Amino acid sequence: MKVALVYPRFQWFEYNGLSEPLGVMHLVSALREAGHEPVYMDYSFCTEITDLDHLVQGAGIVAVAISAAAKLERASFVTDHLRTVVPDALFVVGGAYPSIFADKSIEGTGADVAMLGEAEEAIVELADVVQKGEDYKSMRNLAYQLEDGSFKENPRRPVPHVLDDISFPARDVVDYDSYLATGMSEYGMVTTRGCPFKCIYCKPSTDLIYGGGIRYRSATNVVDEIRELAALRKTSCIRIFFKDDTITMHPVSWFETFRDELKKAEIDLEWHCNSRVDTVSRDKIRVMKESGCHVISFGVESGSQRILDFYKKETTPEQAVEAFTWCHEFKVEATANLMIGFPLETDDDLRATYELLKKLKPDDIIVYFSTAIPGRYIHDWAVENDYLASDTNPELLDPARNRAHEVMNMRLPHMSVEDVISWKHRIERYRSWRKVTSFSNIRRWTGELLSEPGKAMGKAGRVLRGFKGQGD
Ligand code: B12
Ligand code: SF4
Repeated sequence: MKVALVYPRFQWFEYNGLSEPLGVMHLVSALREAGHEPVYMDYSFCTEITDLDHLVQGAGIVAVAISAAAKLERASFVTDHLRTVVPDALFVVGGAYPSIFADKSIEGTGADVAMLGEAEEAIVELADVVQKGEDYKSMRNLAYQLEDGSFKENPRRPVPHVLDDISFPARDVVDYDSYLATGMSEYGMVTTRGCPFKCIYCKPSTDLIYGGGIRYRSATNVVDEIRELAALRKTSCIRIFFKDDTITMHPVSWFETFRDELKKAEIDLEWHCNSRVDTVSRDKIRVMKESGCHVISFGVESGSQRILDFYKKETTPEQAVEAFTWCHEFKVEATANLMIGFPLETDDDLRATYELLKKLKPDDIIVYFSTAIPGRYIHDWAVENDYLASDTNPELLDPARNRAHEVMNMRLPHMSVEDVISWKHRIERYRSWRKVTSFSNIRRWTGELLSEPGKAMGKAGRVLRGFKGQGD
């Protein structure tokens, strides 16, 4: 059966950077393996909405990806158009957002069904069932609207436990040259699925995508994927962003095997990742560095234990200091991600965050506003306590976007919005100061100035704007 897999990023600017849609690419592989005919439709580089119409002709299923509320509108735009091209196809929406809000995804796009959670097995089953002309409505992982207007969510299958058995994402379908030419600098990959922690600004929604807990791939399986990617791109020098929620849940021994297998494969890997300060050790950072890790972006969030406790972050500022010290020791760049503007925050809490930064001496700092995204405990809490300003405006729901535009979606009882923004600017000035005074930054920038002058000047401009309180 021909199945169109749609990444509806049509004429859209990403505040967080451009990257290939791994989830959709996994489904292409799963359908291929099962003998179906998947067609990958990526609208990222289309100038007209009709550009890919020829690909969808004859598809029995059109499956459209939606990862967040902020992306519902464009998914709806593309789905509306494809309906006019293949009106008889079964329209499915899937990905992070439909896994959390199946009802809103169906209502927002007019899709026939939503597919919930990880979908490698479910999409193959759906293609089998639709091909045979059987009724799909009792299928696990599906949700749909009943005639009375209510929504029915069928039970979900257990999430796959042996991640090594999942075939690699189909990278051959992706127009990597265009991605790399328009801002992508690293290939995406994941080595785990799910996260066992309980931060209130993230859970429970992520558990609705990946189930609770965390599952791991073996280091050899990950290196096999990197080897395949290197062969596809005809290079032995690869840069990867590991998009795992917490890749540092792997033990040190995993990173040792990873390092050794990469060496055997003769791949020169440079990678970066996100992490928590309580899941690293001095030894782990050392071995990560030996395997090519050059940047770790830590969720530091706050320097106030009181605020960390409200977030149920289960970390301490002292752990942050240790993690950053080890990174500096092994010359791994360490980024501090902060969230400011939580309703219970006071001036003292923000001062504690600022003071912590001086101890961490981060190589980079990203200041987000605390955002109550629907589907997360923080959103329920904000509604219950009447702190929510808006939960429908997409600009306010995307932390990267509201940070850039300096707008927030929660009310602040103890501080004015201007006070919080002024702390943001103060932190960003400190960031700029670190950038121009840190030896590693000067060395890197000088290297870039010689090799890529345009990019280096762009960075310099952003740092200078930071002094004026306008972070990039
Ligand atoms: C990479 C990423 C991005 C990239 C997206 C670009 C891209 N092409 O990948 C960028 C940086 C732009 C981004 C931005 C945002 N993101 Co984001 N992002 C991720 C991240 C880190 C990895 C996604 C990934 O590749 N996972 C690995 C693959 C294998 O898993 P998957 O994508 O979930 O795919 C599986 C299923 O979801 C499903 N599936 C996926 N697609 C489809 C499509 C169809 C048709 C079907 C049937 C099934 C299906 O099957 C797949 C295989 O099992 C996840 C966190 C995570 N660990 O997953 C967050 C995540 C998806 N993002 C999230 C959010 C909220 C956002 C933002 C709103 C805010 C933010 N956190 O910055 C913005 C939105 C920006 C905008 N303007 O729209 C949330 C989504 C949860 C939610 N909806 O509330 C997540 C889970 C992070 C989190 N814990 O908060 N993001
Ligand atoms: S550690 Fe990260 S992924 Fe895990 S619950 Fe907290 S914010 Fe979410």
